Parts: sequence; C-alpha cells; structure tokens
Amino acid sequence: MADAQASSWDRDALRARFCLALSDMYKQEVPLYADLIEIVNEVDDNVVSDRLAHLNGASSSLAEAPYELPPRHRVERHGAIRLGTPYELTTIRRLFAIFGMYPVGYYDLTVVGFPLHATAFRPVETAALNKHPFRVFTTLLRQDLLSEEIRNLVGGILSRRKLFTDRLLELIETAERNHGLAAAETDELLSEALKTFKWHSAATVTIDEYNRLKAEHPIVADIASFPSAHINHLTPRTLDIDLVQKTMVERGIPSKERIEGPPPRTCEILLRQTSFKALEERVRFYSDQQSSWIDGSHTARFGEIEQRGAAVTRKGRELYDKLLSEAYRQAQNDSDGFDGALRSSFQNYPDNWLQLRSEGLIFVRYKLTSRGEERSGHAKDADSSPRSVSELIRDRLLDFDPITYEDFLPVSAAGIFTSNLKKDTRETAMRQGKPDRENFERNLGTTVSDEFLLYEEMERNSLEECRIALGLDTITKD
Ligand code: OOG
Ligand code: NI
Repeated sequence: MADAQASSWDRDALRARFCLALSDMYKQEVPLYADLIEIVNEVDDNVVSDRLAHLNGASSSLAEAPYELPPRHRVERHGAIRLGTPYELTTIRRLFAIFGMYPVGYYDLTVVGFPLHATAFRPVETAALNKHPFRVFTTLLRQDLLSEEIRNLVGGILSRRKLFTDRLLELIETAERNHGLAAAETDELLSEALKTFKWHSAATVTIDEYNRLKAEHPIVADIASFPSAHINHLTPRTLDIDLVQKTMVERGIPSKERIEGPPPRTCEILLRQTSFKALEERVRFYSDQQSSWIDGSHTARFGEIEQRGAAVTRKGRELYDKLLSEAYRQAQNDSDGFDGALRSSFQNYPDNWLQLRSEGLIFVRYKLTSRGEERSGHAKDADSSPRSVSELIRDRLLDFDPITYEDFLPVSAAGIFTSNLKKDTRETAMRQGKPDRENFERNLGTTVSDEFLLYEEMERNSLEECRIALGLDTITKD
C-alpha cells in the first residue's frame, strides 16, 4: 500500500461509518430499534425547540442548564457484546483500535451474579469524542466461575468457534503493519467486521447442550451457543429520557417500568437508562435424539435508551453510591417504592452547577467568558499574579461546562440484566466471585485506562489553556 493512502487514514471517520453500519444492520434485525430511534429523534427535536424558546425569553446565565444540540446526539450510540475467550477479547481490542476505540475502565459483574467482567471500548480524546462518541461495552465470560462440567463443555465449544473471518484477521494485520488501509480495504474491513456482530438464528450447540448451558446461567448460553458475538443492544442517547419512556408506553412498546440511575434532576449527572424488554427469538437447534433440526427460542437482545449527564469525580461517585444504597435500604419500608426513596435520598446531592463544581463533585471544562476573551487580548499588560478559579468565575472572566460522562454504570446495567434474564440457582455462587482485573488485563493484552484520570486530564488541560490566554502565572484550584 502506498504511503499517500496510509496518510488518509482517519480513525474517527471509520468509527462513524462502523457505528452507522451496525445501526443499519440492527434496524433490520430488530425493527423495534428503528422505531425507538424515531421516538428519540422526535423527542429531542421538541426538547431543543422548547429550550431555545426558553433561552430567547430569558437572559442566559452561568448556572443555566447546559444542553448540547445535535449532531452528536443524533449519531450517538453505545452497543454491547459478550465474548467467550481471551483470544476473542484480544482480537476485538485490535479491531476496535483501528476505529480509535480503546479500553477504559474495569467492570466486575459478579456483584450482580453474572460470571462476567468487562471494559468499555471508546474514544478517549476530546476531539475524537466530539467527532463520534461511539462506545461498546464488552464483557468477557469468566470460565473460572463456572462449574467444572460446564467449564469443560464451554471450553470445547469456544475452542472451535471462529468469530473472525480469515479476511478480517488479514486486514487487521495489514492495518497494524501499515498504520492504515487503502480505501477499498476499509470498505472490506467494515463488511467483514459486521459479520462478527451479526445475529444468527441457528445455534452451534444441540438443544441439550443449550439447556445445560442455560441452567448454569442464561448468559453462558447466550455467549456459547452461537457462531457470532451478536450485538445485544444498541443504545441511542436522548435529551429527555422521561419523555421517551412515556412515549414508548403510549405507543405500546413493552418498556421497562422504571428508569435506572439517578432520579430526575435539573443538573443531570452520570447516566440514566431504560430499555424495552428482551425479544424472544426463534432459534434452530440440532437435536441428537431426533437427528434433525428443531425450533426453540432464545432471549437476549433488547432495546435501550440513555440520557447522559456530567462525569462525577471520585468524591461525586462515592456520594452517588452512598445515596443509592440509602435509597435501596429505605425503599423496603417506603410506600412510594424505590423511586420515592431515590428522590428523597438524592435531596442530599447538590443540584446546581456552581455548587457541584465548587464542592468537587463533577469534572468541568473551563472556558473564557466574553470578558475573559477581551482580557486575553491584552494579556501582556495585565496583572499576572496568581488567582483562584472561584475568583475568576466571580469576576466573570472564567466559565465552565460540565464534562459529559462517557462511561457506564454497572448498577444501572444490573437492573437491565436482571429484568431481561431469569434468575437461576448458580447465581449465588457467581455473586461470590471476586473481581479479577489483573487476569482481565492479561487476557486483553493491555491495561485499561482509568476513566477518572481521563476526565481529570481534560479538566486540567482546559484550565491550562485559560491560564495562558489570561496571561496568569498560576490559577489555584479554590
Ligand atoms: C452488558 C450491558 C451493559 C449498559 O448500558 O450498562 C450496558 C450486556 O448486556 O452484555 O450496555
Ligand atoms: Ni447498554
């Protein structure tokens, strides 16, 4: 391949195409997903026009609820896949790197009784996130938590599975070697990659094996019974999840009863999610007894929507976890149920941007106000002595936006998981599993980034740019 072609390599553009291709495929596979996208687009259009009307009526102030207009909203998605072996995980890492998606965070799912651990593959740089923020929550089966009998069965099945076509493996190698691919090769890479995530309605195991896997844990059957790592949901981001939920119910879409994550707030934090229930799909299995293919069913794929808010600091996350568990405890004797308990416990989570920032609960991106911009024009003549962030905000030289949370909330995921899959007897044993990040990273072939450090760096860089523009020697953090 010529160098000139390699230089046209654009991971962000490729990621956007990959996400769009997956979305088109999933619309064909799960028509309700297409309906959901329509509802989200409709709701978001209404929200944007309402907020614009409101802004025109009132003068904009610092503490105003921020909002992002499309296009990021229009295209934003996350997906989820489940993998069986270290080889599958390493290869997925190599493939996603071509799309500029890197492993961030370690998620232990034994806390919810699943023999899984996970990471999120996503862009990490601000510019890349702005171009296209696609992310894929990727779980790996923990064979160490399975009973010996099922571990042997799963081991055999997965050692024969070929999740990636030979051509895909070849293209991944070419991309790595040449730091790029020619245009025709990128088309091929995308179509070969899609095959890895496609749904297959013929199982690779017999009906007896399927039932044994499912008795161990439904998720084990989902991972080990099929030839692909079918994408199990693809989630659009909305500006108003309560409204989408309401609209889904009105249109008869079988949505979940409640929204996971923080309660409704003025200043959105982290992630709120809801889903419509998993589809029961017809699957063909081979039956040894009948020496023929028979019809069965499998439940795995579902629809989900999310609303993203500000990324919280470690301190902010601790407060979130604390209030959430208080709500769980309270809900046991609260007649309003869990949502009532949640609203009441979250009274103790500040709900205005200035306070969230000054208390160190959220990450923010600093920017100059128009006054700050003016001053930056004469930065050379200005007083350069140290100032604090809060002084600069008070003097209306500095402003900020909350940084969007780009990651996942395992507790939210837990609600989704358990609403879709039936409980089973071995679940308690799986709950006793300990997180095993070291082994996960060994299987991945690299370490996962710490999401808190990534947000911290974004905040620090933004403040540094403002410091330089204002001609100050230092800006102290309050
Ligand atoms: C993982 C689900 C996690 C989310 O939004 O928290 C997830 C799975 O179903 O395999 O996608
Ligand atoms: Ni999800």
